[in-house]
Formats: sequence, C-alpha cells, structure tokens
Amino acid sequence: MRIGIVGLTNVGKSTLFTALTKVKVPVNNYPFCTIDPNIGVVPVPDFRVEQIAKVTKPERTVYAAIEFVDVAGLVRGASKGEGLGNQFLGKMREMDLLVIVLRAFLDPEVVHVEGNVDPLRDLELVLSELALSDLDILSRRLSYLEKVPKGTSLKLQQEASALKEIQGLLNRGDFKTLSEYPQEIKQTLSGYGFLTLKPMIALVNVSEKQLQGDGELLDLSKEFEKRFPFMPAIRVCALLEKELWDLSPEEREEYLKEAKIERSSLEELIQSSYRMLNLITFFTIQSSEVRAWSIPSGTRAQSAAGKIHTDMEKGFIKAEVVYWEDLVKAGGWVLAREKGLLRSEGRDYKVQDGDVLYFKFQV
Ligand SMILES: Nc1nc2c(ncn2[C@@H]2O[C@H](COP(=O)(O)OP(=O)(O)O)[C@@H](O)[C@H]2O)c(=O)[nH]1
Ligand SMILES: [Mg+2]
Repeated sequence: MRIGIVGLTNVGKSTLFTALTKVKVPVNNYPFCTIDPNIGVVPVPDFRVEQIAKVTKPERTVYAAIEFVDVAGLVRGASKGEGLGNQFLGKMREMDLLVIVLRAFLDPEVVHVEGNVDPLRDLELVLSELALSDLDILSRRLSYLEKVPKGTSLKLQQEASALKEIQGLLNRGDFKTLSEYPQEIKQTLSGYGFLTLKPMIALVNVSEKQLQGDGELLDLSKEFEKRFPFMPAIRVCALLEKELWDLSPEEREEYLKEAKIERSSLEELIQSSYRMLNLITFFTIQSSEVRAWSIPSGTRAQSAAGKIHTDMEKGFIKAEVVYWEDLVKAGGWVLAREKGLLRSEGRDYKVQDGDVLYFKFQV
C-alpha cells in the first residue's frame, strides 16, 4: 500500500515527508527505513498495541506500517507534459491513495507558483490536471474499443460503457459522483490507474499561528466542505511537525501545550490514510512480541495467516480469536482462555478489526 504525497511546487510536500519519516511510536522505536530518498515506511500509531503489551509484557512491539512517497511537484499543464508532467503523473498512477498538499500558510519568503495563496483554487487546479490526464488515457482507450466489432466481447463492451460514463463525469467535473463510483467497477478498471478514481485526502498546510485558531481558516474549512464534500481535509503545520518529531515524547507534549495545540496532525493523517485504504488491523502475540498487522477489510482468516507466513496459510487448521479489549480486561492470553473468551474460527472467518489471532497450522 503506497500513499503518494502530491500537490503543486513549494506547498510543503517534502517538509511533510521529512516530518513523517521522523514519526516514532511509543514503547519501542520503530526501525524507520527509507527505501529510497522519496519513499518512507511509517509506523501506524495504535494505542491498542501498547494496551496489549501491558498485559502480555513482550520484549518487543511491532506496529503496522504504511509507505509514503514524495512524488515531485505538479505544475499547471502537467497533463500536457509541462514540467516533466507525464512522468510524475505516471508515478502517481502507482499509488493507492493520494494526499493532496495545499498551501494555506502565508510566507512572503516562499514563492507561490500561482502568484498568491489560495488553497481552494490550487485544489481545483490539481484536480483538473488529474482529470485531464485521465481523460487522455480514456479517450485513447475508447477509440481503440470503438474499433472492436460489436458483440465480440461482452467484457469489452462493459468496459467501454464504464469508460464513457467516467468520461462524462470528468468532463462535467463531477468528482462527487466519481468518488461514489461502484467499487466493483473501479476494481475492473484498476489496471489503468485512473488518478481521479483513487481515494484522496486534502492536507491543508497552515502556519503555526493559523493552527492556534484563526477566523480565516474557519471560513476556509466551511468553503472547503461546500465545494469538496467528497474529500476529507486535515490541517497540518508541516514545518512545526518536522521539528516536533525530533523531540522526545515528553518534550513534544510540552511543546504542544505551550503552542496551545492539541495534538500532532500527523497521527491523524496516518490514521485517516489507513481508513481510506480500507485497511484493518489484527494482532498476534508471541512470547517475545506483540505485533500489529494490516490487511484489507474483509480478509479471511486463512489469507490473514499468509500475511505472517505462507506455511501458515497452506497448512491452516484454525484460528483462535479474542477481541483485543477482552484480552486486556482478562489480563492476558491464558486468563482469557480460562474465562472462555477464546473462540475457534475456521478459514473463512472474516477477520475483524481489533482481533487478536493465534493460528494453528500444520506443515
Ligand atoms: N512558513 C512556512 N513555510 C513552510 C511550511 N511548510 C513548508 N514551508 C517552506 O516552504 C518551502 C517549500 O517547502 P517544500 O517542502 O520543499 O515544498 P515542496 O515543493 O512542496 O516539496 C520551504 O522553504 C519550506 O521551509 C509552513 O508550514 N510554514
Ligand atoms: Mg519537494
């Protein structure tokens, strides 16, 4: 699962990326790794891991993780190939989720490529570049499909009609209907990597002062909701976050208190991303380790086992399951069993968010 950080130039994308690469989760420091300078693996903060660890006392805790990618900046005309446009748009097609960074901070020292700060106009601009780029692919594919003799393939006919529908929506700029487009059809078109069919989050990069409460921002978020009701928006001060995550947890808390800011927005961003990707978490406990695993919602127990080891999936017998909170209340795995809280589930059991699983398997 990859999340692309996208947006215009100079809006704070790289600052945000750097901040994300510094996120540490409590108990143990997560071994952060950068796969390449623009890709970072970020742990998903999850208080349940710490709660489970309190009763099971493992040597290590391991968090689920997601990947963020700093995709280079988009410029007006990218869909027409401006500023290496096609290359960047191509990179974006590989992403599972787009985080669109919008600049709201006013800083005369930082040049704005569009001349002035206007996050909503910028979002329109970004969306229209994405739409134009999708339309380009769409029309090429459609003109190919038109040449296919009618009646030869039902599948191709269905594809053509879905593509025409999307083309109409994009031409009208109807992103709302697009965002509600049936998941099954999206799935069949996933090979095209249409940008406008990807889940998106708007990330409004504000200054520290604006974060502390600013009437202007209130108007902005009302206007945002009116014009982009289909897109969740999160406020963040990228510059502040970058400094914040260099501090120890105690210093961080102190800093936030002094700045009169409730909490870091990065956790919110990571958690929203996780939700938008339709991922859920299950946990495993071994003598030395409590670990969180992420799987797509609806995954069956047997494939969940495969996430840990292919042998576990192949030789799957059954899974013992307890909800994390019941486990914590019981005081551990053995006590949960004594209290009759463990259930036995077969391979078709749909794993639920928060399940603690123990797989029985045979090699
Ligand atoms: N004042 C202020 N400057 C910021 C903020 N976020 C980023 N910047 C500055 O804006 C410039 C561009 O940031 P960068 O992250 O490189 O933007 P990118 O082109 O979108 O990757 C840098 O000089 C940053 O220090 C912010 O929240 N407030
Ligand atoms: Mg950058």
